Amino acid sequence: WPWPPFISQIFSSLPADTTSTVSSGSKRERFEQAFTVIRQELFDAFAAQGVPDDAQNWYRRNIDYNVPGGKLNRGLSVVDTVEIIKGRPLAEREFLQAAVLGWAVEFLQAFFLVTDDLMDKSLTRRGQPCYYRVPDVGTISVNDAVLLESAIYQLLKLHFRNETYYVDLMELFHEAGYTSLESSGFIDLHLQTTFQTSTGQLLDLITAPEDSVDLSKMSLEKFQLIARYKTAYYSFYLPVALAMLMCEIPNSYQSKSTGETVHAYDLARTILLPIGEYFQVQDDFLDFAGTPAQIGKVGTDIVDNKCSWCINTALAAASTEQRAILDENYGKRDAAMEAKVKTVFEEVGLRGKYRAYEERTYMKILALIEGVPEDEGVSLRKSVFTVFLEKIYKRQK
Ligand code: GPP
Ligand code: MG
Ligand code: MG
Ligand code: MG
Repeated sequence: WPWPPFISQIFSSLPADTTSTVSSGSKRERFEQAFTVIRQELFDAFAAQGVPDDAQNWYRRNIDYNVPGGKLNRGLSVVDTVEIIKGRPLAEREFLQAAVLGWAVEFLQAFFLVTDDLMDKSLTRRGQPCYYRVPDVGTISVNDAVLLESAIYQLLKLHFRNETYYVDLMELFHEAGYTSLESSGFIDLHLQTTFQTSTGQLLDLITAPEDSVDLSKMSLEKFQLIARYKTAYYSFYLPVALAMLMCEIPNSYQSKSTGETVHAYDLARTILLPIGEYFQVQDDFLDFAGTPAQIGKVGTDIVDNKCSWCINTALAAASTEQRAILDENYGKRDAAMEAKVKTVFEEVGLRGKYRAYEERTYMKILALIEGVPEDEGVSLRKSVFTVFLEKIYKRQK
């Protein structure tokens, strides 16, 4: 990788002294500032291929349209988690590295959303037209999504090539386990984030065929399987596991406070997957109950025939008459039919069931977090998970 001169400049401008900490601006502001550095690195690398101006402009618009405008929950979580694990404010260079991992998650998210919106035939995202609906874009968005994904691996190479855990980061994003932290040949199927997510997307799509609606094929178990695969791994496990790798938390360690062996990544996953499932329940509920102004997107789950938390919860509570209305009107591209489904959702008390689910689940997850041992030094802590949970509890967008 021929590092362009500007990269060396960035690194030489950073203090070697790791005790100098991030001081000015809020964490979000600092995180956003890191994006301007990352963005420029990617533009320069793209231009360095010698491609013409129109391609460079296209690439720039692709990144600027799709990457920076989200809530940044996932990306900021990497920075938060590194800080919590280290138990101190981060030095400039540590902050940049954690921010690069955070932005890499945001690029992964952009890659997923661009293609998800095309597949779900969605209209708006983050308060603007979905990228595929920009007039000259259309199906070129598929290739643009591939470019967004490739940015992840460029960033990892630029910022982590010399770290012992470089391969682990790459494999965590891509397709295999944290092999170099194990003696040899250990592949953990739970750690293949892009693989897991596209498996979840496949389940999501084939459970929602366009012209054969069959509500008897849906169930809350199927919803749970889809939610964990399509959302929980990349949105919750990935940011925390990246931070854990950057802090070089080993696969297992002995807790000094309890004496037990902590399988750190497994433990993190047993808490983060339920949080991710809860997040997808919220996403499904907001698809039905949120306004576009509030959630930045127009809900499509009913017309898309999705195996959502809403339809499954409504099916469990519906009378014979209500069930007949759902059978007749669910999964049809027709606003009046969609409205009939929404009326049944209201009649069965979906809003109240959602509030009860939210309380119950919040308490359950807090109980899971109770099992995390608190140790001195670089180790997992309860607050890694509570900070994450508090960010999404009762979210309105
Ligand atoms: C959320 O589904 C899941 C994703 C965005 C992952 C997509 C994965 C791919 C491999 C493309 P959703 O359709 O409910 O999200 P939204 O409501 O934001 O459209
Ligand atoms: Mg979608
Ligand atoms: Mg989808
Ligand atoms: Mg959704």
